[in-house]
Amino acid sequence: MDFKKYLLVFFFFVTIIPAYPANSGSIKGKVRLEGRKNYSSVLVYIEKVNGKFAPPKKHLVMDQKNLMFHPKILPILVGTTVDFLNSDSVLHNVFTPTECAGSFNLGTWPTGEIRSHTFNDANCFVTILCDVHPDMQAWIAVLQNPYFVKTTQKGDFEIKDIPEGKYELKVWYPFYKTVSSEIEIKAGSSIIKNYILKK
Ligand SMILES: [Cu+2]
Repeated sequence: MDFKKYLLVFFFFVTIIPAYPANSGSIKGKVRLEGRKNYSSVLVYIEKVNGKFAPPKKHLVMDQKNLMFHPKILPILVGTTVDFLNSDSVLHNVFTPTECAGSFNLGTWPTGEIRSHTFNDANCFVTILCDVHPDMQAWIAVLQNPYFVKTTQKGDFEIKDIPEGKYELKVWYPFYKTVSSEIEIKAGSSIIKNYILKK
């Protein structure tokens, strides 16, 4: 190969390929919740992707403020540690009756303190409650892979850099029926899917 051809091939790989991550594609679309006008925080995730995914070293936070959990819906990769913070001037507790999370109770603690829990079982949807305030409720979705996202207020979602293949995509929101959708991700391309969740 002469030098010019070599340069051409070189620039092809350097400039073209990085624009389309090798063997991955993306999915985007809109989710609507029947009977609602705000479509935010709907969880869109791929149920299973081959491989092992290292959880983030950085802890995620679920705060308790104004007698509510923030965020109310927290998707995490299996193995992630969540710090439960109390930002109110009253005592709060954190417990869950969810068996796949070990039905833990972290106790009750005052303003400014943190207690942590690591979630080690995937495909577990954990209901988080406070035994001081029965109206407080939140959910932690412990997922097998990092290909998940929450919708924006308008219901938009996008999951990028998914390895190509066929998957089961799930759309979840508390008290709504979960939607399962078979999707095929092709390298270098984006597919568009829209979903409506019903009660
Ligand atoms: Cu509380």
